[in-house]
Amino acid sequence: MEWKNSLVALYVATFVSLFSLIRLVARKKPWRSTYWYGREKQPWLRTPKRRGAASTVLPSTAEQNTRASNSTHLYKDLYHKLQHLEQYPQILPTARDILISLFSETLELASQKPKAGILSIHEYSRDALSDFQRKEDDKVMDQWEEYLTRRMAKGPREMFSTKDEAKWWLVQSSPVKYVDGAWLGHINKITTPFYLRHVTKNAWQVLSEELGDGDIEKNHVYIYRRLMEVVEPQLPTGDDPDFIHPRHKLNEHGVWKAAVAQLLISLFPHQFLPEIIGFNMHYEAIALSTLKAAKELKELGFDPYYFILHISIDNGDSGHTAMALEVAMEYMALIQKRDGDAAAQHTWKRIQAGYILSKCLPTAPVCPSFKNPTPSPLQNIERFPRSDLEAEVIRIFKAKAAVSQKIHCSSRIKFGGHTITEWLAPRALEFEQKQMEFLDALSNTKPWIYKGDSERSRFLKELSWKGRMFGSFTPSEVCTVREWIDSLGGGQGYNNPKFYWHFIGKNEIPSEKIFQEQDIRADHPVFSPVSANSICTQVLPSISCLPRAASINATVIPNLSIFFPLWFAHPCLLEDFVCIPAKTTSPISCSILKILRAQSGFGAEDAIVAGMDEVRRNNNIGLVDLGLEMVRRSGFSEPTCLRDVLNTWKSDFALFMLHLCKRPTENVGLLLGLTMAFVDLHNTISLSSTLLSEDSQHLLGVMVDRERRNIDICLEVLQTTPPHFLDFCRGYHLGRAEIDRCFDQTSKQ
Ligand SMILES: *[C@@H]1O[C@H](CO)[C@@H](O)[C@H](O)[C@H]1NC(C)=O
Ligand SMILES: *[C@@H]1O[C@H](CO)[C@@H](O)[C@H](O)[C@H]1NC(C)=O
Ligand SMILES: CC(=O)N[C@H]1CO[C@H](CO)[C@@H](O)[C@@H]1O
Ligand SMILES: [Fe+2]
Ligand SMILES: [Fe+2]
Repeated sequence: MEWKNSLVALYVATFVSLFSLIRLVARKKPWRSTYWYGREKQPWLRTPKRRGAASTVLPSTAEQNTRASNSTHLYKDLYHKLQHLEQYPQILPTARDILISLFSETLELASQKPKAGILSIHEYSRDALSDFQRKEDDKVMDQWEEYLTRRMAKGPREMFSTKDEAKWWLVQSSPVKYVDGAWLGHINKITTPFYLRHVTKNAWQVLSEELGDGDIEKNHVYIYRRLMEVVEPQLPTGDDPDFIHPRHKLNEHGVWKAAVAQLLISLFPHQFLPEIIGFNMHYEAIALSTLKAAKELKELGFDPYYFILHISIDNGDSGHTAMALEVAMEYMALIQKRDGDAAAQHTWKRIQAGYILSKCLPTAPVCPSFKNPTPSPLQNIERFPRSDLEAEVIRIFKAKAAVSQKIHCSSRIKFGGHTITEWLAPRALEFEQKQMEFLDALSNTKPWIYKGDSERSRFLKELSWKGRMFGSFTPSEVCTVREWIDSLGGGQGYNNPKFYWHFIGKNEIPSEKIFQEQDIRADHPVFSPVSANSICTQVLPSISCLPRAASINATVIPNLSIFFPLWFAHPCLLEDFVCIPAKTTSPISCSILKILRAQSGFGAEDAIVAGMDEVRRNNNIGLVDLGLEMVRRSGFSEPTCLRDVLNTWKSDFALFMLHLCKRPTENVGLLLGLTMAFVDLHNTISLSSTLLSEDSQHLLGVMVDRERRNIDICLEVLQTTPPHFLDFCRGYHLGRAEIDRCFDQTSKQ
């Protein structure tokens, strides 16, 4: 502990002087901006502007806080569900809708100052972007220097006034720290088109470093957890269902919202790739609040290691800032080359949208003694009812609640976790908070309500002739409800989901359409209604022997039409284990990350993070690259994506694996068992001079060593849980049976 503390002290001292030095050397024009990271007042709680007379009386701060904590509840709920998507796949369409309204909300805000920030780059060029990023960095460094000058002149701390406040800040920040890296969680999937893989792999390296490259001591979430063990020992881990319980008093609305935005944007890696790349670029830039926090935490006797780490690892020369910028530039160059300038400009808009989302949702809470006591007009004021129309709608529902038993008994409508019967229980809508929750939950529940579109809203159909609630509302009441639905989201104002589509210049693609047309060979995420595990359990009797089947005869050429689909699909097996940062702090997931690194062709884990070295390394040959080489050498034309492979060579087993891997928690044993079977295959192929060049054979051989080392670690852990071990054996034998089929068939010919 002693040595570690002095090391930390040294770090802080070094960074303080290092940054001052950088500033002295690279002194540019005096800095004049009014921009302050983390001080910018963001309308976290902005309500949609709706029709009707707005009251001019502002609620008190206490009132605002109550309201905020209540709507925070919605984000907390999402925070939990998004980290346990296996259990809640049905929230995906809503998740996409919320993501798009967050884009809209932040873009609309940023568009008020189109000459500032990233929106000032109308036409993308490499120079314009790197210029911009350097200026942003300079700004932070100037601010940091001014801060240091103030502090040197005996100025007070600017983040935390007391030790208690620092503690409060650390604890309140935990929701966002516990999802550190989440926005990149799904960035590099087997379903990613092959031409994009170079870009997405480089972005994945940033994720890998957030997760410590498989070394738990370097895993950012783990490091924060260690800090919490000292600061607030009873706080559960971020993926624990108890974490969102109100008794922990984690009530900083903006922190939850930012954390949920990170989880949301990661979810749709194919639909929102440019946005993720833009988000990453802003998120990985160094923030003034991190610099200040590192220094002030140290002064107050807290371990600032987490923050120090984020100063060093995110640096603009070789760290995450540089990597994120490089990823964006490479991506833009690729689009420009493939699809032309117009497509590139369109893509640039979307990168901006992602950047703005991160920028406008600050993650650092402001301590009570630094909070602005008078709410600025830009800050959202959540008053309720928010319009006359809303007041009228609430009056109607309250009246129904009083006689509720009569009306909705036959309706199956459920939203916000309650049935309509529960919402409208007698006296349930007595309090304003409940009323607001009710309206917000109802208006966010498709297909019952489509904001701004009463025609499509099923809720209204239920109220009409032949609807199950027909007659329970008078015609004028139905009319009011219709007006209310039409007033939602459709017009001007914040939370208008259409703003995003308008900004990127595309027609809206509704979520329900997207999720009807999903193809597991090309899209993500896709959940099958049936549990693949249960199918597998039926197919395979229990086998509990230690899995070591006979080695495969390497001189036999496999039946390529069985082999290729397996080869291209099986990299999916472990992909989804590392997408939720809070779930990456176990020995198994660390080993899995190392296997994934080996399989994607990343260098062996070093004592220090690779950073830009990994981006500049160009021989990172992974399973997909090896697959493409084998396809070429066998005289076939190169596939462009997994769907292409599976169109050419049909394989039920490949589809089975794709379904299975979407549920890593449920299928951990099976997936690892299958992986082990494929390591046998890797080993066989590494000996086959027909399919691979000598260099590639060697690379694959090295991969096998790394895979085996880490599978053994996983196996050791699984053996302590008999059901998982049983699954492991099942998975292994299942995989080997299919792999052996590739080889048997040819030998029979
Ligand atoms: C491997 O297969 C080749 C050709 O089919 C055969 O000649 C050889 O004996 C086999 N080796 C083993 C160990 O089965
Ligand atoms: C390879 O397997 C496929 C599918 O089982 C089969 O139709 C085909 O005849 C096999 N080809 C060879 C050369 O064995
Ligand atoms: C409906 C609801 O959850 N209301 C809560 C809003 O927040 C206040 C204070 O935190 C609670 O007392 C209410 O029960
Ligand atoms: Fe991090
Ligand atoms: Fe980072």
